[in-house]
Amino acid sequence: MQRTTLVQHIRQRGFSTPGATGEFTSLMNEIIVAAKIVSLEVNRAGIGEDILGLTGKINVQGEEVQKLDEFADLTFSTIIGQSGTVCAICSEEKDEPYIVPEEDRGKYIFMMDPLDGSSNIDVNVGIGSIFSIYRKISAGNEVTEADLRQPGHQQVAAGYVIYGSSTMFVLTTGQGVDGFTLDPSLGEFFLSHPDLRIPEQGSTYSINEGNMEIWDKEQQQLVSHLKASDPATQRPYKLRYIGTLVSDFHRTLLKGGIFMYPQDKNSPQGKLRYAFEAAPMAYIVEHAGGRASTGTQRILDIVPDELHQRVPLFVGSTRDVELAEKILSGAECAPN
Ligand code: AHM
Ligand code: MG
Repeated sequence: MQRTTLVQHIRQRGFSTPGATGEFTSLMNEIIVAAKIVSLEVNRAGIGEDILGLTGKINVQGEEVQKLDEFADLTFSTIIGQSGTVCAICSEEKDEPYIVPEEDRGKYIFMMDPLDGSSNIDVNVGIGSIFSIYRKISAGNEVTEADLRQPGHQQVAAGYVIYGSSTMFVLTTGQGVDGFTLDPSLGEFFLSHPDLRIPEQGSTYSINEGNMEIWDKEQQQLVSHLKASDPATQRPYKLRYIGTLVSDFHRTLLKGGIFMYPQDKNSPQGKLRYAFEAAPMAYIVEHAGGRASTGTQRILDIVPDELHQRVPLFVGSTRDVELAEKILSGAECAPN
């Protein structure tokens, strides 16, 4: 049987347009290498070297840094930083962007959450890596604020790697979304989920419902609505929440429904980071036919005020996200 590898797919997918230098293909190849190294380490966690647990450091988000967080950050940064294809690397784990030395600079900006779902590392539950690629937009050699704070719709590509029951690489370069599964015996990602389309409506909601008391009234109404029984609109919805965005998003992409991380009294801007989490997932879901919003605004239209800006996130099936927007705007809880 002829199987398409991720590398072949990227080559076939037209970054071979006139004038293309091959830089994007090289960058993608380096991301794939880094993803395989991190996947191997995640699978070996708990055996051999001491890789589980905390480093004792606190990151820019004020969270404790796990050893695997640090390993993933270092692996992606080192491999991509030396690739000659990027001029800056921004990581959720790092306060400041890494600006590549002038002689090694390429034309892309690389954004990443190197290991998403840190709280699930030690308990053998799915974790992932999220990345996003932009072009440098300012003239000249210097990397400017404008390069680092672009609206999500300017992404060139976005994807994630999910280290779950198998390792999968999900990618969009703006022409549909495709999923590739790692064959561990060959060490290759093979196309397993071509042209992923999210169902127009699902029957699952995903949210940390333990925060209910600190949500605002409309958010509470929205969740009550999804839990109320109405077979005509497939309610009550099922609740599924893993606590790793990559895993919760991946299930939502495949099966439909809605993932929500709203603002609350403790996190008035929401918890998730625009550049590293919300924007890449929004870019992927839109290219799969879904929708992503803050509840009032399209995620991909936001120009972040700062690199580590947080936003509320409502992402998933178009009809489910539209319903959320409607209820959050204060409209009556109509049947749908
Ligand atoms: P992380 O990037 O430090 O792992 O944090 C982000 C994670 C997301 O993966 C997940 O959706 C969310 O935080 C879960 O938060 P909570 O534990 O508040 O439900
Ligand atoms: Mg994260």
